[in-house]
Amino acid sequence: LRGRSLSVTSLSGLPVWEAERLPVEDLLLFEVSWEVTNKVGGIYTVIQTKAKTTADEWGENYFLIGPYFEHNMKTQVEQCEPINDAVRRAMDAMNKHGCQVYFGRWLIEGSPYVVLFDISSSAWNLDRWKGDFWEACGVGIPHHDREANDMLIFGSLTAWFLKEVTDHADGKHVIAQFHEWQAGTGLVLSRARKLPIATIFTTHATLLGRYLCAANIDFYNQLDKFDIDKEAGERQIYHRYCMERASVHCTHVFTTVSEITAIEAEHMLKRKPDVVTPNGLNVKKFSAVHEFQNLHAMYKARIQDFVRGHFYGHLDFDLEKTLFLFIAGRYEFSNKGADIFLESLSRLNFLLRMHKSNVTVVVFFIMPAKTNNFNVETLKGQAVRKQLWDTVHSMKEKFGKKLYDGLLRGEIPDMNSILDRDDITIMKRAIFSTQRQSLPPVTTHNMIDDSTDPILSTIRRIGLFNNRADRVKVILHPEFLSSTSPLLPMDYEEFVRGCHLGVFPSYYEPWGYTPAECTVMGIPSVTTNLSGFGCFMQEHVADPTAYGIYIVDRRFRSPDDSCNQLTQFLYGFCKQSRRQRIIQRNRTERLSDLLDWRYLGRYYQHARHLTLSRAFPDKFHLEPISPPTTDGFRYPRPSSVPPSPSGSQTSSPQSSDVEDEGDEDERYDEEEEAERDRLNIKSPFSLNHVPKGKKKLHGEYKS
Ligand code: G6P
Ligand code: 1S3
Repeated sequence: LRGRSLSVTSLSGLPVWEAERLPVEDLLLFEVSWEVTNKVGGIYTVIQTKAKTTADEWGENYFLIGPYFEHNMKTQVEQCEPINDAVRRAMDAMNKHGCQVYFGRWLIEGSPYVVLFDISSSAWNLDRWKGDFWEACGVGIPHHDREANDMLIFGSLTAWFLKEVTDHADGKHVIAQFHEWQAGTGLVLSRARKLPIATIFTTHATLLGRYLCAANIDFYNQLDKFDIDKEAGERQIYHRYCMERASVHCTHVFTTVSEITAIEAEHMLKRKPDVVTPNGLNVKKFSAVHEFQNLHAMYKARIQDFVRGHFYGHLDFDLEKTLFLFIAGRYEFSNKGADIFLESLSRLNFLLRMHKSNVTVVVFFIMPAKTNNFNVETLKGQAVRKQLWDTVHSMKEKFGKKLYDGLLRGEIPDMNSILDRDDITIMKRAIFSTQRQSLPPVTTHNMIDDSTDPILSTIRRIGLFNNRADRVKVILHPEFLSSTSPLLPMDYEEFVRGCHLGVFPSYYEPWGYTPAECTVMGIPSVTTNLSGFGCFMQEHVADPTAYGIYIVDRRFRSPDDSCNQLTQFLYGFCKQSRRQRIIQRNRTERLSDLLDWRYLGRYYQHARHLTLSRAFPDKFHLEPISPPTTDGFRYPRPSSVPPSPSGSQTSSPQSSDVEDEGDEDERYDEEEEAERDRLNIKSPFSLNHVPKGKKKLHGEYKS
């Protein structure tokens, strides 16, 4: 086959990558993960958001493999019969032996095909499969580790399925990409059985990295000093770590999600990743910039309503001068940086009080923990608010009717008697109902581990109890958000849009979707130079702060210095005027092209090229295999920002104590600025342009 050229076109001046188009009609692509249709964490987001671009490229030849759970199947998958002959025959063969394999279209954008294995229906094979795995790689799995046993069943079914597929593939070549150690056993078994497939293994975090960081060890400064076998043994994850390491060393191509995790993998797994595949999102652009700004205003109003209820009786702060900050994600207290965030909030509270600022900051912690439902005080707050609203509404009706009748009679009613004694009594009672003896609660739920919970314990230690004098108020919402909640009926996306700043000062974060999601919604965020996302932004944006991406240095500074830096970021943010926040949000949103799978998908494409050329060198000879590169590409400093040292705080819109309201003109100036910047981006790459020192691709597929 002669090479057909694939040139991934540029989005707003981003570099172009040219490579040979894979003959997808002669290939089958399988992506295997425990999180296919099954939301556990970030890998679900990777697969779900990437599905559209991959399905667009691979069409009917793209399949996702995951576990079967009845609820997920019923709510997310439309069952159908496979059209592909090899897949159908593989399923038939397995079903015939009592394994339950389901097939359908996953109802997400791109509607990819999914093959789902029912683990429980095959559990009776476990002992035999443990023996097979031992034979394949000498790794034993203890019976008490239920999760690892499930993964072995999942992997054994995957390898069996791939064997059947390759037996009936009718000359088509197969690529299989396995995500994370949970899917890795399928890879190890496939390779041990010498299946003719090209494999990719992607790690989204290393087991040891996660464990060591959570133990508050100075991880990044002693990466090369750990006795990793011993560390894994001491943490009782030795067998899992062996499963992970075996997968890494069996695969044709090893990938991970960021440069920082690539370095970690080199030390923790003893193999340097071949390709770094940064995580993208399925970005939807509004045709006009102000649409996302309008959404911010709309959802902020909903959060304000919640705050009115939560702080009833203590609403002595101006909601128009109140900023909403949040942290969200898996509840890993120190890995996700909730520890330094709380410490910085205490310092911020001090600064705002000392400077007599009229700004109030309400901070939400959205991190799921064990709870016993909402607490009474929180529910009461919303009920009080609702009751007040109803009272005001009926007064308004009565008032309006009397006014209307008066005007019809040709007279202006006496304003002093338009409300009678009863009305005044009702209003006084309403005011009385807003009185409370306690402070507004710091958590919305009854926590099961209240006394030992790390967030609550820290709040007690630093004394942030939502006192009237506090300028920083905190609310722990230990459950993911839902639009059906009786308390805060918003889904996560709506909530993010309504907030002013996402704060994610993680210590361990291979990528970090939370700040990336903020960015594509035009909401500024705080990240760190230990997160994949933060490093990526540092590399590709000349002045991240100016674009509303605040990067805390957690790598070369002490925890105390990092806290101070974070406090300065937060304090600087609080000093901005509304106009400056609007400008900053416009800039933030402009970075979203950089995070779009239509741009970042090229790294996955490259990994697939590479694995084919390694697994089937006679058939797929791509020379030279040139990785997509963005070396030297950076978003320039926005033209309206005065030159300043990169990353310094002064490059954010200048602080002001004046809260100016006329934002419309500025907004459109910003649109012009965006256009100017777009034209100014000097991409080192353009269509058919080959950077110095790099050879143009002349690869061809031999058949
Ligand atoms: C958006 C809306 C404006 C609103 C502003 C509030 O830009 O389009 O109408 O004034 O948000 O911004 P703030 O940062 O104060 O929430
Ligand atoms: C991992 O999920 P986590 O939150 O446990 O994978 C995600 C997807 O690649 C990544 O964004 C995150 O940093 C990792 O930590």
